Amino acid sequence: MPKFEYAPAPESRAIVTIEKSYGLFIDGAFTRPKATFPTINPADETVLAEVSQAGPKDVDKAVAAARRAYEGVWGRMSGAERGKYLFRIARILQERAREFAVLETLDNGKPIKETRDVDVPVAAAHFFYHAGWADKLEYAGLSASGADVPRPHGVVGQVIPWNFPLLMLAWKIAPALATGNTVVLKPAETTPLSALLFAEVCQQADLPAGVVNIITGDGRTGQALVEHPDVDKIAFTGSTDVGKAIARSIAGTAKKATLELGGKAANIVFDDAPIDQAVEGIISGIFFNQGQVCCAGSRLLVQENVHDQVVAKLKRRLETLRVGDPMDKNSDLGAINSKAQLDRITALVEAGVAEGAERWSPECTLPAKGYWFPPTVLTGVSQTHRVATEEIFGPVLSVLTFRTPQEAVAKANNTAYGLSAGVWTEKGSRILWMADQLRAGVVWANTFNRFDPTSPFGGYKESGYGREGGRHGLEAYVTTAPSTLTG
Ligand code: TAP
Repeated sequence: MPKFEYAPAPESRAIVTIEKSYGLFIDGAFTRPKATFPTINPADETVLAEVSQAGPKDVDKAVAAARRAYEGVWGRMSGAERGKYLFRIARILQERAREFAVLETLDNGKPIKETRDVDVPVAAAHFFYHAGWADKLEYAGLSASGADVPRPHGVVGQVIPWNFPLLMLAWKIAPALATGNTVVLKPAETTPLSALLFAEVCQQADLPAGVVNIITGDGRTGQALVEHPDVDKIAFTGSTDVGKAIARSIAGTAKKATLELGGKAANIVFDDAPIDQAVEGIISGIFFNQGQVCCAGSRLLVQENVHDQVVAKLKRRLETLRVGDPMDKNSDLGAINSKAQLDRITALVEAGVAEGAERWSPECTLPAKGYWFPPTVLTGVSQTHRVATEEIFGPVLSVLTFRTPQEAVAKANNTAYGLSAGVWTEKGSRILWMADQLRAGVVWANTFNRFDPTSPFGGYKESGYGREGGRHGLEAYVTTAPSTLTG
């Protein structure tokens, strides 16, 4: 029998202190909360805290603080000194890992085993990795002549989504600080708490005031930050629609931008693949974080002659997954992040069924409170169906078939996006050929959803531009024009 249960574990919530209300973190200190909005636990709809809605004047103050820090202490600091702050932040994240894991799970709805084993340790790893670069930038191959030290842009405005709140913050702040920039960051409206706890970490690490500023709010706050005339560079992760609006709004200005946007990844299974291993990869590919992952393997392309076998094994395995209280260490799937996201998933799945797909979910009783969607497999999907073309961002797998490797490539590339892809096969030569043919920023072979700070991540086409992570990720945060100063 499938085990679907909801058993809140309130005692584990004592691990982290959540304030009743939060101000903004500007110039090294928290402001007094004024206009606030609630942030809720999507697993049970209880209010966790009130957070401040930053208006244009707050954005001005945060940008001014970042400018002062850039032109003052941070801009004059050596890379070696900056690196020490990044190391310190990384260590504090490790020391406070349980607090961050619990807070992230409460605010986001994702299972505690994911925040504990992925979000928090990988966030710390990003700070460790970038700490190492801070005093070696001239060796990163970034400058035009190879002889100049790459220079920071100045004040960076960063806007992040709700699916990996702490991890996206780390992907943004660590390279910005390592390269000598200062930051104003806006977390997503539905998941602001881990960014506010991170502000405490900055204080604990004695990071100079104004180097990192955290302003909470909705899309209007993001827009005010992006359009602020004293912001030199924008780093945005979020939907393709908002990414396009940002690109339009900064067109014609001197602002630099990197846009990490949506995806519709193909996870491609050939008949010679180790099927049991592939089934595990398909599951982690689409059900990790309830499928609310930009690089989720949301389109399964399976070779026609193994389709029935793969789908049967997949369904059997899905019946063993546990959907329930995200705070329970045994839960495999947690809650959907918001009512709006749940409505979007529901509407797209209904559209898929109306267009002819067959819908299947394991037997399950979902909690009455909170935002929940069962793991869902859609078979008989064709390339024109909305569930094959649009990003669902939920625990929904669309299954398509192919006969030849050429057909697999054509179908995988038949998308407006180009963020990631997966290939499951025994043949090394086929992996290399597929990796070359697939228009995706990341191609995983016989695995899926592997993240490492040393490895650049980013997309082609409507998945955006710029890379995060690795040496390539530093490029976005520096100007590499040769210096005109002569000594
Ligand atoms: P969005 O709705 O685009 O929101 C992203 C962030 O932008 C939020 O902080 C949002 O504020 C803010 N925002 C909204 N309107 C804005 C505007 N006009 N100007 C500036 N900022 C604005 O995306 P989401 O729903 O949070 O996240 C899901 C999307 O992110 C998916 O498409 C997913 O694929 C993508 N994503 C991509 C990646 C990479 S690395 N490519 C990683 C994770 C997620 P509010 O929260 O208040 O709306």
